[in-house]
Amino acid sequence: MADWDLLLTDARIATMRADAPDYGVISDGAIAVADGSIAWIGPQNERPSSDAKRTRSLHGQWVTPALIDCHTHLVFGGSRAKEFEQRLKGASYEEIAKAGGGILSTVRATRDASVDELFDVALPRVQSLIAEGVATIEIKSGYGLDVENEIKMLTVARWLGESSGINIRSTLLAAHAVPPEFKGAADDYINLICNELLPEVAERGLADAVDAYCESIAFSAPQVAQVFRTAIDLGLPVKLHADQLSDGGGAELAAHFGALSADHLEFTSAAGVQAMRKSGAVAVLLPGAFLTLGETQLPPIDELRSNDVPIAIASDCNPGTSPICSIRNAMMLASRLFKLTPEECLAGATREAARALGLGDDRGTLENGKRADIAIWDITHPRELAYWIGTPQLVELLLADRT
Ligand code: DI6
Ligand code: FE
Repeated sequence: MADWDLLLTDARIATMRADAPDYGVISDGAIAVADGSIAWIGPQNERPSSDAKRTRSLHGQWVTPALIDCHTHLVFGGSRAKEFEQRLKGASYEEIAKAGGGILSTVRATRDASVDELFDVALPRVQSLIAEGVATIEIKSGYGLDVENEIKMLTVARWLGESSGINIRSTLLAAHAVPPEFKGAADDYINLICNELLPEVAERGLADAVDAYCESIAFSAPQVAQVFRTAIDLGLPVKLHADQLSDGGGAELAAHFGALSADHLEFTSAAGVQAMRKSGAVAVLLPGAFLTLGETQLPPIDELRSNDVPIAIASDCNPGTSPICSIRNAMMLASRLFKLTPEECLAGATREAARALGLGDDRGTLENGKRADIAIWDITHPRELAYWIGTPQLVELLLADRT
C-alpha cells in the first residue's frame, strides 16, 4: 500500500515558516501529502523512499501555502455604488452613515434577500478569491442586525463553505451597527445580542468567532465588553474592528479580552500596540478600506514590527468601505500604501492570516503535519505576488480535502 497519496517533485517552495529567513525557501524541493496533510517536505535529495499513489513533477514551478483572506464581509445584499459616487462628490462616510445610509442601507437590502439570493450573489465573490489561490476565507455577518437575519447570514456562510470546496470560517458581527428599530437604544440591542442571539448561534454551531465594531458611529468599549464576555462564556473566540476612524482604545480592549486579532488599527496608539504585544493578538491590516475611505492616518506599522506583533492582511471585502474582493489586491495595496515588504505581504495572507483565525497550528505555512492547501504559481519568485497589479499568476490551487 502506498504511504502517500500525492508526491510533488521538482518544486521551488516558499514554506513561509516563521523560523526560516527569506520566505523559508527550499529551492529544489518535494512535498508528500497523505490524508490531506503534509507528510514530508524538504529538499528532494533528502526525501525518504516511499510509495505514492500519484507523483507529479512541478518542473521548477513555485509553490506557496494557499492564501487566506481572514477578514471579509462578502455576504451582503444590494449595492453601495451610489454612495461611492456621493463620497466622491464630497460626503463623508460618517455623514452618509448618520443619514441612514452606509451600513444601514446594506442592512435593508440584506434583510430583504432570501438565503438563496444571498448565496447566489456571494458565491461569485468566493469564487473570485479561490481563483487567486485562496483556500480559507472568513466571512462576517453584521448586515442582518436581528436574530433572524444574523442567523440567515451565518447560514449562508456555512452553505458557501459546504458548496465551494474550500474552508469558510464564519464570524458573528451582530455588534456592527445599531439597527434602526433600536435607534437611541444601543444598550437594548446589546442585551438582545447577549441574551438571545449569541446563545442561539453558539448552540447551533453557526459561528467560529465573534466580532464587534468599536467606534463612535457604532459601539462603545463597555458595550463591546459585554458582547465579548458573553461570547467567551459560550466558548467563542473574539476579535475586534478597532481604531479604524479614531483611537477608541480598541487595540487595548481586544488585548484585554485575549482577542485573536484587532483589525484596521489606523488610529491605534503606542499603548495599544504594547497591549497587543503582550496579549499575542494579530494585527489585521485592511488597506482596501484605507484606500476607499481616502484615509491619511497610517496604522502604526513600525511600532507593530518593532514589537513583533504579527501582521496579517485581508481584503475586508464589503460594499461600503472596501469593494475589493481580492486578496492579491490587498497584498498589493499593503505594499504600496503601508510599505509592507513583499515577504510581509505574503506572510500576512498566509501564516499570519491563519493565526488571526486561530488556525496557525493547522495551516498558513508548508510544514510537516499542516493542511496540504497549496498554491502553484507561474512566477519567478514569491516577491512577485505583491508586485503585479491585476496579473493572475495562479497555475493551480491544490486543496487538502481533494488530494
Ligand atoms: N468597518 C468597515 O470598514 C466595514 N465595517 C466595519 O466595521 C464597513 C462596512 C460597510 O460600510 O458596509
Ligand atoms: Fe471589516
